[in-house]
Amino acid sequence: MNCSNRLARVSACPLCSCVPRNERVTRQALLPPRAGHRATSYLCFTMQEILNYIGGTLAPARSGAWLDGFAPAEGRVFARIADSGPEDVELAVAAAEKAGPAWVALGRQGRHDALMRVAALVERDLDGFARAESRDNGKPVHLAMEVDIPRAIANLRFFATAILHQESAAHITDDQAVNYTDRQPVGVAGCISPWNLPLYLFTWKIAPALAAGCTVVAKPSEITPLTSMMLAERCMEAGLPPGVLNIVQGTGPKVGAAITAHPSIPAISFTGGTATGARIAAVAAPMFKKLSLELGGKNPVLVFADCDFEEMLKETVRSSFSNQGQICLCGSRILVERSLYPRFKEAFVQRVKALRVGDPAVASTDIGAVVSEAHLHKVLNHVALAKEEGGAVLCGGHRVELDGPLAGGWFIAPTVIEGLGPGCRTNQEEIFGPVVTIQPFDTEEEAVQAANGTRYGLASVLWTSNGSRMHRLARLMKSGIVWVNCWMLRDLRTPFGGMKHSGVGREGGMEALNFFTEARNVCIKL
Ligand code: TXE
Repeated sequence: MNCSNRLARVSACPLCSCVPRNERVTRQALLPPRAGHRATSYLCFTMQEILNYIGGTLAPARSGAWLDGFAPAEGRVFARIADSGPEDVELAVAAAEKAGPAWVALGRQGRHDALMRVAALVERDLDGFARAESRDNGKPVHLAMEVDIPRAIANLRFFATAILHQESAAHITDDQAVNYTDRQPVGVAGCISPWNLPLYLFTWKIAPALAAGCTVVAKPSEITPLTSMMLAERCMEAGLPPGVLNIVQGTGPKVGAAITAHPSIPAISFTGGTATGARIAAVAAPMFKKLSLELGGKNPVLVFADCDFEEMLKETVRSSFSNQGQICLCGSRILVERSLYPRFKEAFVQRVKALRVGDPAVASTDIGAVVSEAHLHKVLNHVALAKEEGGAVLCGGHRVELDGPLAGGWFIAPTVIEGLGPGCRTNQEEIFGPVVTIQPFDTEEEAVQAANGTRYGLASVLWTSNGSRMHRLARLMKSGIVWVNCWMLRDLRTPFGGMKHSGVGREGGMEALNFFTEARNVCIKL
C-alpha cells in the first residue's frame, strides 16, 4: 500500500472486491471477518458509520435510527447512515444561523483561505476519497480518481478564488444620482445533491454558497453519503468554524423535505430527478424562496457524415457509458446522418461490446456497478420496454453476473438499441443507465426536430466539421449546454443548467455566486 503508483495503490482485497482501509478516512467499527478472510486491512471487515456534521461535531441522528448503506459492486450493506429527521435539520439551521455573522465578517479573503485549506486536505487524501466514492457508488476507482475527486477539489478552489474577483455594478443616473449594486449573502442556504457524482455535485453547491458568505445546511443523497462525511472530517481538520457547513444525513422525504420547507432557509439549490424538483418547487415557490433546480436530461447526440469519425466514435462511447451512463449530461439518443449510419452502427457496437464490465477497483474496468438494486431493475425494465416498443437490442441489455465476492453486485452490460422512433417512451423517458438508442436521420431539420422533441433540455452534442452548421444548430438546440465536437469539456466559469423540464436557473461561475446572494440597489442622490 506504500506504492507511489496511484492505480497500484487501489488494488482490491484478494478475497473480496473491497478496497484497503484508510484509518484516517472515516469512523469504522470492526465487523466479524467474512468466511475465508484473514487479512484485516480491508474494508470488508468494517461497518462504516456515516454521521451528521452539525455545529462542528459529528453525531448520529437524534432519534438514534440508522439506514443501510450499500456497496453496489458487492450488493451488500457496508455502512450505516444516520437516519435523520426534522429535529436534526432544526439543530443544523440553528447552528448555521449562529455561525452566519462571524462567517460574513471573516470577509472574502478569510473565506477563501478556509475553503483552500479544505481543498488541500481533500487533495492530500485523494486516494482515500476516490476509493470511498467507488465503494459507495459502484463507479470505477480510476474514474473517481481522475474525475470526481479532482473536480470536487477544483470546485472548492474555483469558488474560493472567484469570490475574490466578484464585481459589483454602478450606474450613474446623469447628474442626479449614483446607483450601486450591493450583494449580500442570502443567509442559510439549503443544498440537496444526488448520488451519481456524489462529492463532485455536493461541492458544486456548497462551495459557491460558502464563498458567497452563506452558511449551509446540506443533504447528500442517502444512497451515497460516504464522501460527504469524509469532507466534514476535513473541514474539522482545516478549522472551518463550527456551524458554517452542516451536513444532515438521511432520506429525501424526511431531511430534504424539512430543509425545503424550513422558514429560515431562503434559498434551495437542488440537483436530482425532475419529479423531486417539482415537489421541491411546489413547497418552496409559495414561500418565495430562491430556487436553483438542476434536473434530468434525455440528451441528443447529432452525428453528421462530415465529422471526424474516430474522434466522434471515441467520445460518443464515453458520452454514452461514462459512470455507467449515470450522468445527467450523458448522451442517450444518438442521431446519425443516414449515409454514415451503417458504418457508425458497426463500429459503435463493436467498441461497446469491447467495454469491460467488472470490478471497480481494477484499473482496466470501463463499466462498474449501477448505484442500487432498485436502479438496476429500473434500467432493465426500460430495456424490456424498448423491446416491447419494437426496438432491437444490438448489444447488452442484460445483467452481468460476476464471480466470487462481486457475485451479488449490480452490473449491467452496456446496451445499444435501434429501430425506435423519436416519440416512443424509450426515447422520451430518462433511463439514467448504460443504455443508448441509435437512430438514422435524413435532413438537418429532421435531426433538430428529433433532438428537441422531448420535455428535457439539458445538454446536446453536435459532431460536424461544417463551421456554419455548428453555429446554426447550436442556436437551434433547446438545451442549456451545447457541446460541439466534444463532450463534458467543462470550464467552471460557464453557465450550467437546463431548459424546459431539465431545470430552472444556472449554476457555475458568477451565476452561482449571484444565486447565493441578494442584490440590493443603493441609490444616492447627487
Ligand atoms: O433522485 P432524487 P434519485 C435523476 C435520474 C434518476 C432519478 C432519481 O433520472 O433516476 O433522478 O434519482 C433528495 N424533498 N437524476 O432517486 O430522488 C434525495 O434524498 C427534498 C438526475 O437520486 O431526486 C437526494 O438527496 N429532497 C440527476 C436528492 O433529492 C428530496 C442526478 C436527489 O434525489 C426529496 C441524479 C424531497 N421530497 C438523479 N426526495 C442529475 N440531473 O444530475 C428526494 N430528495
